[in-house]
Amino acid sequence: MDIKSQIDLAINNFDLQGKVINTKPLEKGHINDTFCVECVLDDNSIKRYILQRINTNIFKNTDDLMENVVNITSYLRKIILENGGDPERETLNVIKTKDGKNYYKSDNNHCWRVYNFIEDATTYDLVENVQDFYESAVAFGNFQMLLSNFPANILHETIPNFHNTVDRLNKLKQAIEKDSFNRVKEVKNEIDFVLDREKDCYIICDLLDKKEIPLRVTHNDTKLNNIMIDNKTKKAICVIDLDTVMPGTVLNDFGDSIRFGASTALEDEKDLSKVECSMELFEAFTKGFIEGTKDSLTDKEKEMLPMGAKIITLECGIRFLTDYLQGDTYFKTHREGHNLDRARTQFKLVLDMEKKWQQMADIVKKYS
Ligand code: ADP
Ligand code: GN1
Ligand code: MG
Repeated sequence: MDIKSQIDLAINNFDLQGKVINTKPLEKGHINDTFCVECVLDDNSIKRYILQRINTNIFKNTDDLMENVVNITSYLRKIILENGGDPERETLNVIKTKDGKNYYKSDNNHCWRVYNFIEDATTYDLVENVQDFYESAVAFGNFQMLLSNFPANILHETIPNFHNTVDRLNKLKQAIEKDSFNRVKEVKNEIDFVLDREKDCYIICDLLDKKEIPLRVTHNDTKLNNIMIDNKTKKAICVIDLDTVMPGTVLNDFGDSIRFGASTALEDEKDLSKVECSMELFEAFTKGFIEGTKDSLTDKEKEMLPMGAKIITLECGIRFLTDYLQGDTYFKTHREGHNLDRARTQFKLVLDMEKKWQQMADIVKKYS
């Protein structure tokens, strides 16, 4: 069945308002297939929804995944209402199927879900101005605060070992060993870059093991295009992409935002001379994140924020490189060598952070 027919069939199973007049793919995100569905209501106004085909190669248990999402969004909805906010724009809302389920499974085993569409807001792949990035930091910090009393014991681990950097390193080593696509010879420099930093991969895992930093409920995928920024007020209004909300460390949430948003170039930039970690953006984010978390971070967590940025960037590079060696099956790719280009930008950022280490530490101190 072609994708258009699959979409039509899926939509038919949801309780949407009005009559569907258009569906179009949104070419964003590396994991799920995302579509915007437009419906016309009786009064001729337009109501939009987000339809997603969930990537079940990655999220193996859709029931657990959607149970997490429903639990988290219901929890957030209550708090937003208590605070007088607008739950239609400040959190995702899962639209149920006609038979009351959290998602629809088709005969060919594809899983589809529908969310409210957050109107008049935009996600960015690159920071357009420093203030937007600051606002995203406040919102991600605040998201962390909002979830601080969420019962972690009811959360399923949707991807085991998701930010276990040691496990990511081991998977890279296995991919090198197998070399199924005969690509190792092309990436000797990148492999050496990682192996030179093997010890770094243990730092955050060790801090967690020794309980020197706490396990919290974290988002785990805090890149700038997972936050919606209001087109008029320019405030970051809604954190999206909740598939990886799991117990984790705040260092990764801080770090992942820096990795993506404080970079001076796109994640897949081929010209590495354009890729740097901007200290202006690092400072704006640090200020916003510490404000957003309302001083709930421990001294150790604050001290380790620069390390969080470096390690998650290294880890992300390791993941892109591993996927390249394994034939590009995890992240969506749109050109030859796409994952390799992405891995290279991450390693360039790591190198740049190493050069700017003292500056990063000083900035964190300034706002601690
Ligand atoms: P992926 O897991 O593939 O990254 P996301 O859930 O992040 O998928 O969605 C991909 C993109 O779709 C987002 O970056 C955002 O631009 C858009 N999007 C997702 N959910 C919504 C929503 N509820 N309202 C408006 N746009 C959305
Ligand atoms: C993926 O889903 P998306 O595009 O927001 C990935 C993240 C990576 C990121 C790299 C579930 O995020 O972990 O950091 O790509 N998500 C998953 O851009 O693996
Ligand atoms: Mg996303």
